[in-house]
Amino acid sequence: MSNQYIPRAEDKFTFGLWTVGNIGRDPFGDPVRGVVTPVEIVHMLAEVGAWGVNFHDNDLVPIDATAAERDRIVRDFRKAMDDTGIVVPMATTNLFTHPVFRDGAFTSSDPEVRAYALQKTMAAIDLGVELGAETYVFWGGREGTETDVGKCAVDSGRHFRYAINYLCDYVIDQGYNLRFALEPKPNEPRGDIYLPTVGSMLGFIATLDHPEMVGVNPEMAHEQMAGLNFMHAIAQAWEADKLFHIDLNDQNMDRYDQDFRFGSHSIKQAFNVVHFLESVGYDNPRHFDAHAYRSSDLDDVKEFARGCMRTYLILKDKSRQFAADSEIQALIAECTADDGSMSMWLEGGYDPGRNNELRRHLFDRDALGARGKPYERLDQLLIDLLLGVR
Ligand code: GLT
Ligand code: MN
Ligand code: MN
Repeated sequence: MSNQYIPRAEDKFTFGLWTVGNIGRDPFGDPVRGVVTPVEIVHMLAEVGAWGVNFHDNDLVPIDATAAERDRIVRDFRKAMDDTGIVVPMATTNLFTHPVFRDGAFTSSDPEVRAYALQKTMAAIDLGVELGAETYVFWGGREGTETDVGKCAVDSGRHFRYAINYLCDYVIDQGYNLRFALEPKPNEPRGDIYLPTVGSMLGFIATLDHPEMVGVNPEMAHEQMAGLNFMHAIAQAWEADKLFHIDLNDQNMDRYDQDFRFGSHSIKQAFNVVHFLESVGYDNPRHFDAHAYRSSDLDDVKEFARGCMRTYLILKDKSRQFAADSEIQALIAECTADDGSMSMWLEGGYDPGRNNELRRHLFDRDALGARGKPYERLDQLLIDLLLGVR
């Protein structure tokens, strides 16, 4: 029975080097775990059954590495990939650790920093593509402010757009097969980060020179930090054909950036997310951008990684059960029943003649208002199902 929860390649489960490699440093305490090398992480991911690994340029190649060191590191990493079958579907740039990015990267108030951020990102894109990445994530963790007295938010938006346009042109010029996925976050490490939600990113993407190359990488915890409904966010992105990648994790709303194991806190929301992804046929990577509790040792880090994937697969199974449950489906059908009597107005758009009829039609407002929806019953059936008594 529990065999069905074993991850397979087609699940496209991935982890970043920075996730299982997280050493447990926080603003109040020193690291609690030793450094695990990228090669060791690849082997660890293979051991727990993941499909892929993602990295920031400097997770793999230290920022001060020489060209020869870079080539040796890449060679060793590729060997680990070949030995294990682990692939690299996504890569990204660290534009937040070094002090040079203290006031942002693409939106820094210092033009020299903005130019350096472009240079660093192009080198990181080359590295990602060299190792097979087809998706390139932009998480603008430092692209924001603590106070807005020092720079203009409109200028920052223009700077960010300029950078993404520039880098799209670089990718086209190189002939790379690479799409960009922008990852919003409302705050942390900056007091406020520009383009804080999936909705704002989608609005921004429409203003780019090559909007077709750019989608989003929504992170569950980031929308939750903003008090938003993550499933609604990914549904909007999906409908716009922009759900290029996804960061799955968990979070107690209104707290710091917790990056908890997927499904460890908000089970119903996690179900909604899995049910949505599986129902629409999402087929891009499923990246767990989370890390183990600071109290974990390395063995427990492996349990953390296994747990993310196992919970996803359990919820995928629950999603199948939900779809096959005749009582649940009958209630949903009842809630969404449509006898077609309104389709002359609700399909086919505006037509002056039909519109005249709509303007004259008598609606029995009170009778309509008296129609209830059995959402309590339906929701309890979901709870029964999730708690395993159904
Ligand atoms: C960082 C952040 C994540 C981003 C990563 C990609 S790094 O850990 O909290 O949400 O996805 O830059
Ligand atoms: Mn996060
Ligand atoms: Mn993330």
